[in-house]
Amino acid sequence: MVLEKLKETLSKTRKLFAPIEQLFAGSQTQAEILDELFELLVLADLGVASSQKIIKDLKEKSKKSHQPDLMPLLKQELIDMLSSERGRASQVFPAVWLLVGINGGGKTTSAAKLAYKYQTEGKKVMLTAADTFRAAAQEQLVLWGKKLNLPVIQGQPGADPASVVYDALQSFKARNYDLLIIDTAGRLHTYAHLMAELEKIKKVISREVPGAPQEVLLVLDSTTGQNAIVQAREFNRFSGLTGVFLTKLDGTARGGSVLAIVEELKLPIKYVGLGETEKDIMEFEPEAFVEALLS
Ligand SMILES: Nc1nc2c(ncn2[C@@H]2O[C@H](COP(=O)(O)OP(=O)(O)OP(=O)(O)O)[C@@H](O)[C@H]2O)c(=O)[nH]1
Ligand SMILES: [Mg+2]
Repeated sequence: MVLEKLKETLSKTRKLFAPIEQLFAGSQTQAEILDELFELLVLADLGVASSQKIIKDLKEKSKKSHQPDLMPLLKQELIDMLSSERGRASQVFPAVWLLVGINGGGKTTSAAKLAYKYQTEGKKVMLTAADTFRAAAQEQLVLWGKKLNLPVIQGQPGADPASVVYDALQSFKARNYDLLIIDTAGRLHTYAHLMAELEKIKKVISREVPGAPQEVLLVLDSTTGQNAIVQAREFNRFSGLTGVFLTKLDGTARGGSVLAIVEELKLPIKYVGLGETEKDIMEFEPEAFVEALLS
């Protein structure tokens, strides 16, 4: 079921992986196959470095295991790569989670998805919009709050986002909620003052709730490509990321970049976004992901 949904979501990416299956089914020698495989992996957005590593490992493993069929080896190799930075979302509650990322990556939608998921699991969830810059940004989150029937703490337009977070934390503590999800304004990782603002927000959270934030998730659009690495580095510097919420896997043909992201960012992908509704969220599972790509 999950697999069917993933396959459907990844249908465009799967088209890029289909030639790999054809290659393996052909009658070439293993050496010829491995040569061509490199090119196909790069074309499927795995990045040159990751593709080279895969080919090198496959050569060694196929020699050792005398395995003539490369497909199971390739699948295991991809799963191992994706599992190197494996990590489930924090199970600690009460918790404060912070969502950060550049403009339009999907932070607000992802905040709603997480709220829906944890609410469904019986948690009392509260949202806050630490985006006082755009009135529409707060309204968007308030609409989600109405739809999901959960409270949204708002600030005055133009107020210091850290002060809005402070107010939200007081309310969160006083009302004994389980999870506070903080949506932040989109910001370019190259704007120092905006990045410093995140640092300040994080300080307020740790001061008001010891041990928090339990998650600082970089919300990353899966169509971003190599720029994701640069973004992640900067966001990590200012807000200490705990993982990635990878959005818009549906509709992109660049699902293969997931592998490059894990390999190069050294950050676990905790959740993926598969559409625009609150239900389009999935925990990231390397096995299911690889099976959906190559079957
Ligand atoms: N197809 C698809 N669309 C998504 C997904 N996540 C978000 N979107 C869409 O992407 C657009 C931007 O999403 P937002 O949640 O507003 O992004 P944001 O990061 O909060 O944007 P700013 O606050 O402006 O920085 C919206 O049209 C969303 O519906 C996803 O997983 N799949
Ligand atoms: Mg937003």
